[in-house]
Amino acid sequence: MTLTRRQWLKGAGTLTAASMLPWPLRASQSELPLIHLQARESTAAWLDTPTPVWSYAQPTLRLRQGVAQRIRVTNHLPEPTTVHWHGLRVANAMDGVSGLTQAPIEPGESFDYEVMSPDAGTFWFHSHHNTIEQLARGLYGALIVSGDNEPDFEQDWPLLIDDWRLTKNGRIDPAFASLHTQAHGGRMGNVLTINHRLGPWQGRARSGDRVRLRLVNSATNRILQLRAEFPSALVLAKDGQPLTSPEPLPDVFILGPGERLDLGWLANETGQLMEVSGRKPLVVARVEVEPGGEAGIPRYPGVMALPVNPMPEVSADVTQTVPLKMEGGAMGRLESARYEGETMAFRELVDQGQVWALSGQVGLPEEPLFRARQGETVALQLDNRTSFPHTLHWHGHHVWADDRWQDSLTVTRGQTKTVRMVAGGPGKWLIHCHMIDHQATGMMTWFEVV
Ligand SMILES: [Cu+2]
Repeated sequence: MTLTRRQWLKGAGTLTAASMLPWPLRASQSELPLIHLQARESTAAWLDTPTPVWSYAQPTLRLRQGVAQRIRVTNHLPEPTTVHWHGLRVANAMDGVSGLTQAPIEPGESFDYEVMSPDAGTFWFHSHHNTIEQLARGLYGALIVSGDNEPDFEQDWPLLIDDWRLTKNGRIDPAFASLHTQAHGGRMGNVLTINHRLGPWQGRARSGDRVRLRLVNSATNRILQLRAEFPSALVLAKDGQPLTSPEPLPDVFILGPGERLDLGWLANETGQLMEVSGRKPLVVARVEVEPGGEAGIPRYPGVMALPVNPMPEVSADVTQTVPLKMEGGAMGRLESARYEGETMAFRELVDQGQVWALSGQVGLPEEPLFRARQGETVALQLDNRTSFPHTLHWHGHHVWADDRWQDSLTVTRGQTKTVRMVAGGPGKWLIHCHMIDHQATGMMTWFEVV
């Protein structure tokens, strides 16, 4: 593959004529402000030849904390789709899970989502229908929710980090599902992008600027291993939720698919972020620092600490303890599990294209993993009995794990950990591995809040 010199994605593709037509007013049109979000085919100029991708015409959405917003998603794709607002505590009917919370949006149709985020922070949105293909084709974007009392940052940048699997002729590899790959770590890409553009991403700051870097792992399967060369940078938030107090950023850290980390950095000297999970370290982002900013801003955490969000109180009074056992995969010694109402031996599951189980169930079971009343504190005993790490994602909820709120949590192989969550809005909520290859081959379940 010939990579040209660093190239930016030229334009955002072309809007189809239909997408530019104004929508007819409806008599019952809601008073909520409206954002149009168009899912469509476009191209990316990464290599010598354009790469056909699927993307949203609006790659970044900005919401205000506590303000309801209507988002009209119009599907210009050749197949049905939905949009999931990853990490947002929305009403269940707006969660965007096809087959669980809504019917998919057919080609040419649109669907109005009404979302209100009680939390300010870094989120993202992505397809939740045929995700294995639609996410790998590029259907995701940044979702920034701003709050009134957030500190000022002179620079504030979302960085959605992704790896794409391209063939020699610069096309997205059409082999989205290979059971062998899915039984291991999943399909890995060979081209690194940041915000849908070929890396490295470049920013500029002045010395003394407060810089907020909103890192999002938008890859389908790759756990990013990041090495940060930002002297004295702090971790401000995980998965959109501020830490109790900012912590020093480790030199090397991992970020599983769907996980986010907000970094705060007082720009002093040129900094960069490397991705080191591959054979060769790659530069993800580089921030050039020029002299001449507001010098002398005191360097203590309070300058950048984010105000807490209105998260529920985790009670010591746990009403139920639920095992969440990860099983299966290659070298996983899974003997049997339930799939579509039947107990199947591992061999039979493989014949069905399924290899992963959560608490003895493969794919979405008929009955939820547990039911809880709104406000109840539930303990989940995570137990990774597989030979691979998994990044679990809770829909509509964050779990309290490692002294912070997280909606996506990487559990290494063999690891056990008890996390707690408070049942939120009523409805059916998904729990799944955000390595989409694992999700697509069984590692998903759901719980119900009543
Ligand atoms: Cu997994």
